[in-house]
Amino acid sequence: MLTFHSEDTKQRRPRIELDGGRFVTPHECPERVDMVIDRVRKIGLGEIRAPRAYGLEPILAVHDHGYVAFLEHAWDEWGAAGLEGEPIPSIWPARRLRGDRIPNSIEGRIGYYALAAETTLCARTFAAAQVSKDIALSALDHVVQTGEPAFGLCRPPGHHAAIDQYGGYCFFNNAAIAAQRALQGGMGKVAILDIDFHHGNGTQDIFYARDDVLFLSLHGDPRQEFPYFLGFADETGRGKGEGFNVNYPLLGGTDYAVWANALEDALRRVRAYRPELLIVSLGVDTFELDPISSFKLKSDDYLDCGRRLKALGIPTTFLLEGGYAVEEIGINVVNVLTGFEGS
Ligand code: SP5
Ligand code: ZN
Repeated sequence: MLTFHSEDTKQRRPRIELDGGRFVTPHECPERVDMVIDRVRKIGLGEIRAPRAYGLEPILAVHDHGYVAFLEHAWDEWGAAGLEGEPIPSIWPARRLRGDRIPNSIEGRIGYYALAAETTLCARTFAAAQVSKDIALSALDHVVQTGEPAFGLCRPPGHHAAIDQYGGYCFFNNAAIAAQRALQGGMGKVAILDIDFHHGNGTQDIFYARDDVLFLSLHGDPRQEFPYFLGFADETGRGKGEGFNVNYPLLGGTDYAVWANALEDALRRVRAYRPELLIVSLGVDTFELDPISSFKLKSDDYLDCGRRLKALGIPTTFLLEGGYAVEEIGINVVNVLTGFEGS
């Protein structure tokens, strides 16, 4: 299987993350990419290719213009305002505050466009997020052109990024941007299967009222886990999107037997939808040793997961999302891919 990769994703190097009332070294770190690409090389998964540059247009096909412009300039504006440290929001348009007014002040605008506080902005964030999207689109194009699977080693991840909000380590929604391009290229139906530990709230947001993308997500129950305020089973879509959004909230402690049951239900729904393309939001923070998550999957389980995905027989693009057990992230991600390849 081809891997699309760029060292430029490592340009985003935040120094702090707010975690449990403390500042910690960010879980979503550049070393994650090194571990995955090392494993791809070590087992000889296949050729590693650089992405091509697609510019901003595919981002603007799913994200709000003002949001994208905000991200482009936020770091510089923060510095120009004489603020030091990495931008973190300190106020949001919470209940009964005005969510229809965009402040002029950079501090206010950060609160307007952020959905969470753990994700700081830093130099080169916009550049890295653009490269991440280029990796996703390069993988997508390869799959569309050849029917062969491909893996996009995306970083930063994308699935928490909503139409006009960043957070959960995500800025541009790589899976949504790729799905939208596939549709604009002439496909009629695309499925996105999100197997990251966390609910793909951003992807759900983008496609919630649409029937040309079936979105399915297996994740920690939002009563217990980030992003807390979306990802419940009764969120099934709106308008003509009714029935095209499927959530599988699972309790902390979920092991592979339980998780694979939910996966099989999701795969049944994918089969019934008969998409021309499957995009897998591939997070391995379901791993038993993940430092911020609570499922109990083991490294060998990812091989079996890959085999089950392969059995669908649908052209498939894998895009990296989360996974923070850095020592094992390479093994776990590549296990899904080798399970899929049948090697
Ligand atoms: C792409 C992705 O996986 N994003 C995840 C973002 C999660 N951010 C908040 C996690 C809060 C976890 N708190 C756990 C405390 C253990 N130190
Ligand atoms: Zn995650």
